[in-house]
Amino acid sequence: SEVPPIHVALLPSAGMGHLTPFLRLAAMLVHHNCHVTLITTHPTVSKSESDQISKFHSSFPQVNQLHFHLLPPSDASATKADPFFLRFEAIRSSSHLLPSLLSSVSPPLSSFVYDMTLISPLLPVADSLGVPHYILFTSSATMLSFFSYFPTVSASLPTLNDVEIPGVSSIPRSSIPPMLLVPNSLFGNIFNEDGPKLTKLHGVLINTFEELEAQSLEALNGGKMVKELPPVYAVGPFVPGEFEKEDQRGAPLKWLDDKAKGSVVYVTFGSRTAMGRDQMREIGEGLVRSGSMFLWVVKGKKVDREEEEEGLEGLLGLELVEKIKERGLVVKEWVDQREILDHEAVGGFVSHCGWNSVVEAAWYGVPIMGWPLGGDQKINAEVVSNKGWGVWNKDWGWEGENVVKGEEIGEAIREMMNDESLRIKAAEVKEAARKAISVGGRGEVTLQKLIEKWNK
Ligand code: BUP
Repeated sequence: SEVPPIHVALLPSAGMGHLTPFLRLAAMLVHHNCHVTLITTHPTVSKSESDQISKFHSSFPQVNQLHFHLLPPSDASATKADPFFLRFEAIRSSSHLLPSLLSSVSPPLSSFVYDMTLISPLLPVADSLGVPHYILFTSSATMLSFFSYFPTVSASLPTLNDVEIPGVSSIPRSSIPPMLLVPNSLFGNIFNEDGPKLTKLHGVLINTFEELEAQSLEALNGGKMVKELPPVYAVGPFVPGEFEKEDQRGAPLKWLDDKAKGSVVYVTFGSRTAMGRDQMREIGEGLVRSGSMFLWVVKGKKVDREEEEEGLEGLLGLELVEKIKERGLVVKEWVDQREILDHEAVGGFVSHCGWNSVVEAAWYGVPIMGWPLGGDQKINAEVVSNKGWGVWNKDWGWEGENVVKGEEIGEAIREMMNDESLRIKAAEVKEAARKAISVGGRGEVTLQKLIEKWNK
């Protein structure tokens, strides 16, 4: 009789920063001849998520799609909270519905990989399914070290300065995700409740690679910060997929086509950060002063569905928009970031250092000027500057803490664009990234071995 194929169920959480790595992992598993079931919740919080999910399924019709119907939110008073976090919470509180949803899938599941924000509620689910289960940690290994060590220090957090993670460099208080310093935040609660349960997983999958985060990976797998931590599988870098391609080559790419090699700085702060208007205008001034050509993606609203019709003039002011026209292109729509970073004309990346963006910059070998604004971003920015292919200014603070002036921004961009050593390092990081997942590379071998395990 024929051996049934390996069947992996994947459950991402809300937001492109969580969905994207799951879709890329799904594509990798398909290429390794696994059968994949992708569990998604509808309607998605953002339009980009729903667009990306449909593109994925048209490229991979063999992937089984499973709609997870959530219970209505119990706490209507929380409407002011971040809609992405509300969805995290909704998935958590509906998770007891998953066993019956998954009981019908065939062939039988070989393993289950779910989002890092779902550990506590998914443990009993995975137990009842009786399959090995993992989280996909959608940030850096350094952030995972912090996550795993956090419960050890959380009680002393109010008075703590730096967090010394054994085997990993210390995290200064100013780099701790700000929400963790707010008592009883949803994010903080997830950290406190779920961190200690990492030991109950069969492993942690992570989109990173040895050359990028050797120290953190060694500390994690060497049991230096938490004993009995399950294996951490560095299966990255995740390759940005062909399935993510836009139907038509967008205006930004066409605009880049006739620009000189390495002359353009690409500026974006990810899918979830809408900056204050004052800061946005200073960035515009800074870009004009930087002397570089620039491609800048602006966001007026946290959730793209709420984006107003208001044109750029309203957001940036007519005068600035006129000045910008000479050297830059500003867009408000979703762009194909993969193709932009891969474009010859792009010589630098001003980034909030969301982890997916960092790994993409490594994959395409683009120097970074980090501008971390929240969450794990300062910890990620430090990974970049440690590797030497980017810089960030520690004095700029979190989003909204203060308004960084255009003059300073322009100067920082000019420095980054002129720094030859960053380009050299970026090229090295790119080479290491490619090597990690080529045949015989460490990431590739790690994934292969993991899949073999599921075969038993
Ligand atoms: Br915006 C935008 N096009 O216009 P991060 C983002 N992306 O392809 P985030 C586009 O979305 P979290 C756009 O390439 C990356 O893969 C980008 O993830 C892509 O940051 C992803 O970089 C964004 O991790 O998420 O969105 O802030 O806060 O969860 O890290």
